[in-house]
Amino acid sequence: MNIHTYEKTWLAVAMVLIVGFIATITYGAVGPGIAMIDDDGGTIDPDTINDDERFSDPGVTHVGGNEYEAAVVAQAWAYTPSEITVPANSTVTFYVTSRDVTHSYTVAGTNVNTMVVPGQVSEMTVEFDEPGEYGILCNEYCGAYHHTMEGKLNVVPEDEFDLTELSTEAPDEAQLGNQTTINTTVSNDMNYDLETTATLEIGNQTVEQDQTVEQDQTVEQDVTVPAHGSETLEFAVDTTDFGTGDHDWTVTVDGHEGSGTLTVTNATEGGDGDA
Ligand SMILES: [Cu+2]
Repeated sequence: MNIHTYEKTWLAVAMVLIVGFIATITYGAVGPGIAMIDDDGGTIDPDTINDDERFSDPGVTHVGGNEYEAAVVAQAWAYTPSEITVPANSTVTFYVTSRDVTHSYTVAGTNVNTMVVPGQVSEMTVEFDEPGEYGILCNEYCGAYHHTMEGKLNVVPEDEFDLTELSTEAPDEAQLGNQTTINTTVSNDMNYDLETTATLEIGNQTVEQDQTVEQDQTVEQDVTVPAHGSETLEFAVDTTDFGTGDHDWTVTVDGHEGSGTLTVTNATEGGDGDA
């Protein structure tokens, strides 16, 4: 049988194209790991997101080694949290769900691009090798302010990353001679216990651990914050030897700082006639 030269050429071109298509799809799946988001993430009742262990306190947690989880809740028209920070050289599994309508979770410049359907948890795993900043946006029209729905992903150098958070709570004012407390809560979202020292500084003197702060002093307390937990420390402050006026204080834990000012007033001040 004689096949025309043109016919042979077209057959050859078609063959090359078919093999090429199969090769790109195979490469995409095996190489960069492009995959469809399936139902691995499971389902969730959008009305009880706040009771869910993963989504009631969304954000980044350390799973182990260089693996992290990022839980994100989408709703019109914001992501919670809007900003995600992970270390370089990490593998991050995103779990995203929606509280109201269908959104998307798209990390510009990466393979992360999924629909976020209420009732469904979208799960995807990404490796971040290099530090960088990525924009996060919603690709799925979700209402009047759809265009404002955005977030940010920071991949920071490993030595700049940590999952410790510090918050302090203290009164602004105390009467001279009274005791007061400065409370510090340290939370730890890592997979291991954080053993560290908390320091309260009022002025610049240093005293032994666990003493009551009396005047211009620094006290230290050892603290162990359990993995995925938090610990509250109480620093007792006795104002007897403080002068009246403003006293700046700083609590330092593991490189994090909280600070404030304690105003010590005369016992007779502010009593409005009871002196
Ligand atoms: Cu949206």
